[in-house]
Amino acid sequence: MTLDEKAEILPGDRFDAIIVGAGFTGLYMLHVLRQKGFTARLVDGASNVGGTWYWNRYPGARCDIESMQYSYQFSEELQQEWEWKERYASQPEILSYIEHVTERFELRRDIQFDTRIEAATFDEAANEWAVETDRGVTLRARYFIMGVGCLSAPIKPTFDGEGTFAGETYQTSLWPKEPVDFTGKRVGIIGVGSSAIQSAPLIAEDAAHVYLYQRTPNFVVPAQNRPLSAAEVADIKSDYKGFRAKAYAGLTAFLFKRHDDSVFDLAPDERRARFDEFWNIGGLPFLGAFNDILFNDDANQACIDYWRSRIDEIIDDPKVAALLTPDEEFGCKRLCAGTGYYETFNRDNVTLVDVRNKGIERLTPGGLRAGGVDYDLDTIIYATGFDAMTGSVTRIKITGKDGQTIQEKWDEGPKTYLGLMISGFPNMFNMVSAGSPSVLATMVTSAEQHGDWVGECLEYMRDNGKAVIDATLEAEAEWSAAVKRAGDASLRTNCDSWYVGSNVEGKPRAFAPYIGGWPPYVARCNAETQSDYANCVLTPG
Ligand code: N01
Repeated sequence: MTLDEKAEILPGDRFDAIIVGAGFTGLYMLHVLRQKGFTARLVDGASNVGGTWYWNRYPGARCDIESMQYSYQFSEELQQEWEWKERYASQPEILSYIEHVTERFELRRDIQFDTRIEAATFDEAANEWAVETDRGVTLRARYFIMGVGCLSAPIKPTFDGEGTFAGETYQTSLWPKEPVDFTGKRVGIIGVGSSAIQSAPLIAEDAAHVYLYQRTPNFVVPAQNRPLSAAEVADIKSDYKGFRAKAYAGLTAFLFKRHDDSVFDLAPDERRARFDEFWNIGGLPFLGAFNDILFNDDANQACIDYWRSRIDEIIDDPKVAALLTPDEEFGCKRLCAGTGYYETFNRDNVTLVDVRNKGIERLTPGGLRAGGVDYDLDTIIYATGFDAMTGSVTRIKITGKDGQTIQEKWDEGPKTYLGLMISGFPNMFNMVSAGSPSVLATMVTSAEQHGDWVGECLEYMRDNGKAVIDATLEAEAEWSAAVKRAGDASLRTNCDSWYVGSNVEGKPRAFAPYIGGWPPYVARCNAETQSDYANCVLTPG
């Protein structure tokens, strides 16, 4: 089958499972179900596989987990044969990897592209899901599996004067496939999260001028990306399984060097040397310098002092350095990994615009107005983030038992059992999302763990003549309390961020992922399987 060919769905088509989302999660789920002899159809609104990596093709888009770990491990042949080029893979490289996996495991014939799922309703009489597409076709399946991603429901704020701007408008999370030429353009970038941090330095190389409109600064450490050497790749591949097992045993399911001592165990000069060492390692592993950066306010402040000393060395204008300094704890939001981000503010053609107080006042035909100043722009880029964790789920009208919708169920924040199941929504699985480690662990590893867990569950149902599985309300309440407890114990709930949903107006504040650690989470999932789903109600078919 070629890229142009698509699996087609017909009215009344029935499958064992419908999977939504052709990213890492949905593709692996499809592979598992086919291996186990289930019929499945995977549906995606995009024209090709990739999920997040299909849509986020803005300049500089790159993963912040190392490529040798941000990849599937279910097939030893696959992980041996694929050659990652860089320590952190770029979006095009990840996309070609996902396309390779799709072809290698012949997944394309069961994927329906260019089709969005608009609604899904559990039919209690038939014990199956009726799933409505935007093509006006309703599919039916016993199981409904959401692999819709955590950062895949983009947000684009509206401003006064909406629609008046005469120039070009882009959104990092919905970037066009054709290259965008910024040569000679005056470009305004709204937002300074990871997407802007990655793209701004590259856009500034071509543009006449770049204005970054910053409401809240972020902590950025250098990614320290580089080509992978043949020797380090060979070393990992000589025992890839062992390497993966070590990662699996860690709290975040990915391996990085970490010290188990406190900031205050070292004398000031040794402490600085340690921070220097981890600055040179870069990226998320910077947090491995000491064990208490995320847990002790004074240790966190010591880390901020170090970080500030480094950016003061980089940025020429102290006023700009001050503006770029967050007033929250280090690592409360997801730490951003940048390449040349702070350096870019030393360029004559880059201006940081503080919109903390007044915000962006309005769009105008010639650009936008902020802080009483009119900015003349040819292009506006929205790097304004996502309705994270739950938005991709609640944007679909999902109705479970007794007519309850997912919006009603989650009106005070997400409630799940192990992140995987939602009581009252039988035979539905919500993969790598709220209530599981998801964004706090390696997404690909999570996708495989969830895919295996669900595959085993469906096999159990088939082998034991069961038609319906639903988590009990008690189990869901107990797990949701555990998710909240773990979140409250971490300083990550102390600031506004997409982790807690504060970037979406009206969204109930709740720390959505499970931060209690990967090994305890996996142990809990395994216990559920081994107990024959003791915390679920199983109904015979
Ligand atoms: O989104 P964000 P992102 N007026 O939510 C601003 C992953 N990711 O797409 O903070 C003005 O971080 C908003 O301001 P504020 C990664 O996990 C990873 O950049 O709300 N500004 C903020 O500055 C990341 O954490 C990579 O005050 C407005 C920005 O828009 C997550 O995705 C790369 C505004 C949004 O930042 C999200 O990153 C990219 C308004 N009305 C993404 N509305 C890697 O490196 C919003 N903003 C792997």
